[in-house]
Amino acid sequence: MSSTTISDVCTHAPTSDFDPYAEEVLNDPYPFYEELRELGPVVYLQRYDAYAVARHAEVHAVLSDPATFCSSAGVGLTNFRTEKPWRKPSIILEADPPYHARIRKVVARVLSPASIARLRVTFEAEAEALVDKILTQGKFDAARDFCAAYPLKVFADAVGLPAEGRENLLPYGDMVFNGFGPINERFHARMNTSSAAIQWISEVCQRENLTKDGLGADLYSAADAGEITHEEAGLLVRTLLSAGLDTTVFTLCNAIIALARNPQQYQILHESPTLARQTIEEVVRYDPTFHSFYRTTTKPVEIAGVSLNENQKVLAIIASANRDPRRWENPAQFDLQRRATGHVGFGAGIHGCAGQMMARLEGDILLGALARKVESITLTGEPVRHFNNTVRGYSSIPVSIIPVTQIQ
Ligand code: OVV
Repeated sequence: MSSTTISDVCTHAPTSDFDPYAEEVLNDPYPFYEELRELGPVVYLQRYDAYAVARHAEVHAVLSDPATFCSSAGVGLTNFRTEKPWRKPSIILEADPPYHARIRKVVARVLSPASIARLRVTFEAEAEALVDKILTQGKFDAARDFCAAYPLKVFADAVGLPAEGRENLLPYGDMVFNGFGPINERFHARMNTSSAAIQWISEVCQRENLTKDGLGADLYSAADAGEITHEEAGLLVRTLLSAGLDTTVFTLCNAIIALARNPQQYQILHESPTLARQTIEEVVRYDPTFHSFYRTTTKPVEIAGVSLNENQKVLAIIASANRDPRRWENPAQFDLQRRATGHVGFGAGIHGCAGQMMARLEGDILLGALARKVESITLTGEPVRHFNNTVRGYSSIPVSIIPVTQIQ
């Protein structure tokens, strides 16, 4: 609990017992988000002693003002000023200006369109091969055999990881993302199974375990050039491995689900595969992988007329902002031809996703290859939701696909 009493801090904010981490919410949060948006621009979540913003304008405003809503106290529920983080804080995600700017500059360059353009040819060849493989299977688990298989191959290769041990990547990411929520059963369950993953991650972040030509090596080159220290380079490889797998895997899962449940939208993509990039953008708006992130107030502040004290946790509900009817027409409709720009699925401001061009590259290439070779995608059973405190995706998506040639 914070040192201030509730009556001091929420004179104007309505109070709610909403639990962003309940299974029923994580399974389908959108009706709950609608209620929250209607309650007011800022709502006090009494279960967690945190404020929530769920409308697009306030989410965008909070993310765009890092001087008032800082990240160095953690972007999860844990307040690093008073509670010990479960791992050493990230030097980019859980950092503020001016330190953040120096680190971000290096990461931004390593993940820039110019830097990652060299990956396109390989990413395309791997996408073709993967789509050909699932076509020979016909029926398969899209979550495992498609959405997870692709980033675990191409992104892990791009970073420069060894082939062995990659089964540790998703469990590690799952723990990182659970760690941004409350230290609940979900967190403990994953923590109990992840000691091997933590150990493996710390080893592969070391320079000698990375290839010489990958993104990890690029980070160490920045250290050789004196832009960051070698220890910082290692921590940034950890960032790539924390933020770069579960995220893209779940975004691809959410894409497959949206396309399978909206066959007319898949048809549009199939007829114009160059819409793949726009499709990814609409997926990240319509059903973003991140549902929410916290900030912490650095001073007393007013949001839309509601007063907050210093050192309060504020939950920015990204997935709700992306469905706010104040900002979007027919927000609950998956429409890959809409202008999805302005969504906050990749965040906003100085902490906006540093890997978003990589995510778009992977999604664009893989969905493009699928669209060209596959006539239709059909769910053959109930998808299995993966529950996590911060990210939403699936652990299983049983599907069948029909190749283009079979129909002609
Ligand atoms: C955006 C993000 C997610 C998870 C971890 C990190 C970043 C990190 O920097 O470790």
